[in-house]
Parts: sequence; C-alpha cells; structure tokens
Amino acid sequence: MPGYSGSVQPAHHRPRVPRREGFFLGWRGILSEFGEVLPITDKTPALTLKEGNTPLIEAAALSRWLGGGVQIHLKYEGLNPTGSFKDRGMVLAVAKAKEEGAETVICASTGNTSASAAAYATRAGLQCLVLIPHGKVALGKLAQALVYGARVVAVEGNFDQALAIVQELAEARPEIILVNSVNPYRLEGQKTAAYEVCRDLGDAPDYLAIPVGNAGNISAYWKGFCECFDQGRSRRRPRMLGFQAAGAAPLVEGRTVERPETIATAIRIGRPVNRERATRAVGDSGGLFAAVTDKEILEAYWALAEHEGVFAEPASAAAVAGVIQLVRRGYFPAGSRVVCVLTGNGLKDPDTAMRKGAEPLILPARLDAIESILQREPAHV
Ligand code: AN7
Repeated sequence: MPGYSGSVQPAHHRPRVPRREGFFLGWRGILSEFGEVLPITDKTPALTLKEGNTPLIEAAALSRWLGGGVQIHLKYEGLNPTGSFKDRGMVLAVAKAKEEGAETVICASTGNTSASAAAYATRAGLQCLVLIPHGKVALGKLAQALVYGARVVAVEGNFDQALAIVQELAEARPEIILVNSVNPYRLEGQKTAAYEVCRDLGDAPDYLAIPVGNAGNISAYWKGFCECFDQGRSRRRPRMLGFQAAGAAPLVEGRTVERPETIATAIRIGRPVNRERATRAVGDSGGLFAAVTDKEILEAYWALAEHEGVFAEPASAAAVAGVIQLVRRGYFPAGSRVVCVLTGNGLKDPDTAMRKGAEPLILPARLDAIESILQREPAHV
C-alpha cells in the first residue's frame, strides 16, 4: 500500500531541494524578525504564532472599477494567526507581561483584541480576562475568545465603558496587565506592518488608508513609517487617512460620542484612548479623518470581495469605503499609490456576510441535476 510513510524515501535517496539563499528560512514571527526595532531583552520570552508578514495585494480590478488613476494595494492583515492585525502588538504585549512576572492579562474589546489576547495568553501560560460589549461582538470573534480559553464577560454597556473598568482594575492590581492599546508595547508591535509595506512596495505609499476605532493602529503605522524614513528604508512618508463609521466618528466630529452605533462593530468606539497620538499622525502627515456611512461600508465590503476575491470584515471595508469616497470627490492626484489596511478577516463576521440573503441552490446529488443548471443559467457559472 502506498501509505504516507512508505512513500517517503530515506534521506540519502531523496533528490536535493535546490538551495537558494534563505530558502529554508521560514518567517519566524514579529519578535524574531523585528527584534532590532522592538524593545525586547534577553529575558523576553520567544513567544510567537508566526504572526506578521501578511501579503500586500495589488488591487488592479478595484482600482480600474473606481477610476481616477489611483493604484490601490491591500495590506491583508486578516491573514494573521487569529485573523486580525492585533496579533502583531499582542505578541509583544503578552511576552512583556510574562517577562515582568504578571499572572493575568486583561482587556476590553470589540472582539479582535479579545481573540488575540486569549490566544497569546494561553500560549504564554497566562490567565486572560476579557470584557466585551454584550450583543455587539461578531460571532467568530466571540467563538475565538471562548475556544482559546479566556474568561469572557459580556458587560451590559459599550466598549468605552468596558475599557474604563479594565483600566481601573489594572491600575489597582500590579499582577494584572492591561493589553489594550494604552499598553505601549501594542503600538510598538503594530508598527511592524509599516516596515512590511515599505519592504514590499520598495518605498512608502503616497497614502495610507486605515479604519480608526480606538486609534491605536493609525498611530502605530505612523510611527513605523517615520522610523522607516529615518532609517533610509523609504524616501517618503505617506499621508495618513483615518476612516471612522459615521455613527462612531469622534475624531471626525472632534467630540466624544456617547452612544456609538455602526454595523462595523469592531470600530463601534466613541472615546478613543489614542485620540491625541492619532490626531498628531494625521496632522503631521498632511492627511485627514473622514466618516463613512454603514451603506458605504457595505458597498466597499462587497466590492472588495467581488472585484478582488478578498474577504475582509466590515470595519476593514471602512478603509476602502473611505478611499472610494475620496476618489469620487477628486481628492487623489492621478497615479497616487494608496495602501488600504484590511485589518480583519471577513470570516470573523458571518452574520454580515449572510445578511444580503444570498443562498446556495439546493439540488439532488445527480449529474443531470447539476447539468440542468449549466444549461438554464449559464450567466451564473
Ligand atoms: C478589524 O478589538 O478595538 O483604531 O477591541 O478590530 O487601533 O482601535 C478593534 C479595533 C480596525 C480599529 N479594524 O483599530 C478591539 C478593537 C478592526 C478592528 C480596528 C479594530 P484601532
């Protein structure tokens, strides 16, 4: 029988894999690959789920569909180990918590932070407690936090209220480390995405479009781009374009939003803790904050999937919605290179995906039944 082990030849009989420089070196994760630019020491545990090194995907069809001469690239952060950009910063925040002798990490979350914290805490042998807004977290994210073994508490309130509670808790108890983006290690880890963008484009883009919730990621990217520029890894720094959902747009409106609402639950945040840093990033880079409606978010969500074969969660689609809006307003000079950060995977939120009402055809398991649809509906094949 050609069983699996039987088909493997002894090593000396196997043909040699052609060697090229680095051929056998896989990606080692954020702490190893970016050690030089991160605050790690000999005592920092080598924690990793091989996060980072996500693809930068050229969006030629989307760019053509939009017109206006922009060249869009997608930084597909949904391909991180827990399906969002949070892994880049969480790996460092949890490793440092472990290094400092903590027993527990804690966070408030609209979903992705809790999934990432739960995974890395488990891996580091720490307890994890997460507070999420009851009924307002996408199903996949909730499933993740539970499966990775965190203690999950759904509070009868919104994210901002949950964050205030965990901040107070962590201040009173030194054995508990807060891993929300007020933790500076989170932003340090997340800045590595900007290094990857510069590596893959050969320079920084003209514009960086990104969804904004608690405003940590936009601040982290800006730090990363400034460092790349200072280190000679890029010849320019991008203008930072931060997009918020219209019902949760404190940075656009310049005021706290007490009752934030949007279909993009990841960015349903009314009191962003990194408000000042993000405002400086946008100001210093010559960028802007703008709001996109839920309708615009959903249009971008479908356009991404249908034109590019890329599935991102609604909050991520907000960055694309923002670019669409600005193209229609004639904002970009022709030839501009725009990178959209797709912060989370579309699989996180199956409910939004199914809301449009698309359903599979149900047919008997017979060849003639399948052939009949090829004849009847050629346009759909
Ligand atoms: C997919 O998980 O705040 O502006 O608690 O999950 O750095 O907050 C998530 C935020 C964008 C906004 N896209 O980033 C949380 C949380 C996705 C997100 C954001 C989030 P920040």
